[in-house]
Amino acid sequence: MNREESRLLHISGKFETDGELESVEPHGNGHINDTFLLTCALPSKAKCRYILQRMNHEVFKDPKGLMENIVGVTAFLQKKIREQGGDPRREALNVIPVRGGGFYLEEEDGTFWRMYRFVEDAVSYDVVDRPEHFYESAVAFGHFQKLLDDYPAESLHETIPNFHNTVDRLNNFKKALEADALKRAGDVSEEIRFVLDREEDCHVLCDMLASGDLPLRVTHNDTKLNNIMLDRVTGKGICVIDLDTVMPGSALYDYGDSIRFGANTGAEDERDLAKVSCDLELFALYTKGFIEGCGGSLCEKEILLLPMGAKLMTLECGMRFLADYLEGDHYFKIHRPGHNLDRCRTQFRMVKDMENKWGQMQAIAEHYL
Ligand code: ADP
Ligand code: GN1
Ligand code: MG
Repeated sequence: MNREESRLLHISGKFETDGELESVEPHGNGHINDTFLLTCALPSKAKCRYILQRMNHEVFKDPKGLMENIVGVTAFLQKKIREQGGDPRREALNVIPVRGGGFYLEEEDGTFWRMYRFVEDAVSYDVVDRPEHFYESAVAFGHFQKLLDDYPAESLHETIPNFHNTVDRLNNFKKALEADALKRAGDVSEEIRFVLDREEDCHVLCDMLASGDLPLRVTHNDTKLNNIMLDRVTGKGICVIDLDTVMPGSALYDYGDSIRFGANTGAEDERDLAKVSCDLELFALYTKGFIEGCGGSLCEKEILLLPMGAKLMTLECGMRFLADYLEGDHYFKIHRPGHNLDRCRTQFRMVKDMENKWGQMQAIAEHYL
């Protein structure tokens, strides 16, 4: 066993797990936290698994507030799921407490750790493998929002202020551009122009939320496909995970971020841009599933603005990747040089393709009015 594994097992031992700690290994493809799969052996010889996470406290400046959100939201979801005859141990995240009390561990070096029960017999996909999976994820994300529609929004900490405030994101992008810390801006003038040409678009949702024209809801805000567990056998969306960004927001953020990632015919970091486009069949499937999952709670304006939600979440994410590239890749984990630039380019290619297909996207959404 190497030093890292023994350290991780030592940390795991501080949580209220069942059985004997057996192994711990890196897990998943998230861009933010460090995630590990912990396996324990029960006296019956059966295995019991957990997710151990080192929370990214550079990104989340208030890990305590964040964990308060997660404990509150998961308890609320579990209660509703139980009342509706579901299985709260599988259909919601279960936070594993620390021995002696509390829901997270703070180490002397300032790192924060938490643990969840592993959702068994379920898969999180990094690409849409079968269209039905994407549809089921839509139903589940819509339903998630519906379940939280009477959650006390005022009790939530804003874990990342202005997370989907596209105008704020644009301003941060401009600051990164002005500073040009790594002198990279000269090589990406085309991408920079792409953003600046769409400055007006950035205002659409923010302004409507600010004026009360769009309802503020409790939303997930990070609804990419690998943030949902689908049942291995039935393919149904069973558990929404990665609750770090549950905050007041717009339904269009959740809808749009899923389209951004899942309706892309290519991967988020695809280098061959000929493979990147917005698949209208997947777009239509997700739209149907999300509206169904929301169970009639979306208003007419929200339905009309679904294509705008998709476009703006994609533009915003591309802008964030580009800003991170300009600043030296501090925010998103990268696995190769230029990774954030590749990601930015796929987002902008998606935006361009959506603009070309705008009429069709609107027709698909308007069908649900
Ligand atoms: P990040 O914020 O870095 O994206 P996530 O919380 O999304 O971290 O976790 C990363 C990956 O780990 C997920 O995409 C999923 O595959 C897996 N994962 C996270 N929590 C669980 C869980 N409770 N059960 C099973 N798999 C999980
Ligand atoms: C991050 O944490 P993860 O990998 O699920 C990011 C999202 C981006 C996404 C792009 C807290 O999501 O906002 O849309 O990467 N999460 C945070 O893939 O910034
Ligand atoms: Mg994630």
